[in-house]
Amino acid sequence: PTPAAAQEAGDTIVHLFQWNWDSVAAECVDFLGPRGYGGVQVSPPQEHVVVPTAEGGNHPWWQDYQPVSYRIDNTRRGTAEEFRNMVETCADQGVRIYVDAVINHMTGPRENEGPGSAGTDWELYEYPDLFGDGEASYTYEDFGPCYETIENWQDKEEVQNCQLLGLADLNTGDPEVRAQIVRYLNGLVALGVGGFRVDASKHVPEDDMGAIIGALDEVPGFGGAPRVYHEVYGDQTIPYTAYTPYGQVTNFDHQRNLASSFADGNIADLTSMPDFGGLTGDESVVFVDNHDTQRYEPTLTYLDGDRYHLATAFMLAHPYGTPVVMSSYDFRGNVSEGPPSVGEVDGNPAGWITADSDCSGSDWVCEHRNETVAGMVSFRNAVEGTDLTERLRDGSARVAFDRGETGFAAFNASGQAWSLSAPTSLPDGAYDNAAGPGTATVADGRVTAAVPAEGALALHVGGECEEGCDGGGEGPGE
Ligand code: LAG
Ligand code: CA
Repeated sequence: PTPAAAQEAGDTIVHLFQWNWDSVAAECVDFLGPRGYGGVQVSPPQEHVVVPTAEGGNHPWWQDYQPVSYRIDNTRRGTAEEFRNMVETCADQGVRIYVDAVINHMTGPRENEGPGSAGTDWELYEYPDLFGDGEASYTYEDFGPCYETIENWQDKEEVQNCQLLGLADLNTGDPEVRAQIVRYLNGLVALGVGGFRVDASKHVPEDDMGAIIGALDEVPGFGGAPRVYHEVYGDQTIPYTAYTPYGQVTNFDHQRNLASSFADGNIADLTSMPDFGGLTGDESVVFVDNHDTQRYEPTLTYLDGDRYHLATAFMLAHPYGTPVVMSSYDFRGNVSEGPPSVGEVDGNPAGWITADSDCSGSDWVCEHRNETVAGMVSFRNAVEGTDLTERLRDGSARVAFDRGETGFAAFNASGQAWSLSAPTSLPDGAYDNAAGPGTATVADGRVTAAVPAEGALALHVGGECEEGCDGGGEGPGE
């Protein structure tokens, strides 16, 4: 398949979990831009706690979710200069950086209240230098009004004003506190950051969130307001739709349905998608797994191999939602295991620093580079704006559909190859399979092909076969 041009970057976001800034920049040039990814969600860039670890151990990934200041000049992923370079390099490829913004809370209590990753001395409820210029701080009064851990999740006041996991909860009702948060976010926007994944949005009262999001500047380069998606586990106490006035929302109802359907091999009914959790596709950010679910609720993850990639491919082929592709490191069953590391780096009290990411056989899994997944990103871009029409199903594990008159995709969640002959609106011709090796032919308005076991077939206008085409229409050949 021909790589999409950089300027055609679409809506697919990849979460390069824990990747350092230099590695993200390189990936934008080497792979993401050329293959049509439109965004990268990066790990939180603000200064964070350094969680003590056992001797010789690695620092846990989750120390990033305990901010110590809003300085971005020395997390374990690199310097401010490297961060700026990443944002620019990716923008040149048409790829937006989405920052994971931790704004609901600061740190939890720790026995070792040592300096943060950029050297800021802090204590619980005392963060003396938010921007490294001595101008702003948080003190005890900037938190609360509740200083206890959330216990009753059916009580909205408690969920929004008390402490998530015992993390010091910022009093976002206070305009001064909101002004610090806005300064942090607009500082990132000024660098060209094109969007935000807002952490723990459900724990920030809606009006406070509205005031914060409403104060964001336009993004230089890309133009327009930053794209925002809120992390919300919607429930009866606080529904997803509470946050739709302020951006898109992570649709965990969709995620559970998608992941379990693929895990069970019951995929055919997924062609028609209801408004999961009360959210339309336009309001939803969708995903097969994320950094939390892959650890704590691992229905379908990289450990499941082909079936997992197939689920991601289906998500990309389907028009519902804005997709986020997870890109993991192998945590070997230890939910706290930190990222692959290269050892101590002078001047970085985060200690062990994240290694450069390397997709050629290491602990970095690089799901986003799987050919079925990456090929379907191009397919998604080619069929943008078209509707889905189901064309064929065979039992519950096999289903095929058109995307308007520009695409045809078939999914086979079974252990045997699927020989199909289906009607399609795709123009007659020979096409490359965007989802893997092989080609297929459309003749007299029918596609005749074989879909590999645990695999997909995806044909689209713009992906016509040019050489080595399988003229017989017998399905993928060499
Ligand atoms: C999120 N979304 O709303 C993140 O996706 C999730 O990964 C974050 O939890 C959480 N909210 C807070 O930002 C992660 C870990 C937690 C960890 C927390 C803070 O999953 O396990 O909590 O980050 O570092 C850790 C300890 C807890 C302890 C807490 C406070 O694991 O036992 O209560 O720190 O000391
Ligand atoms: Ca809160």
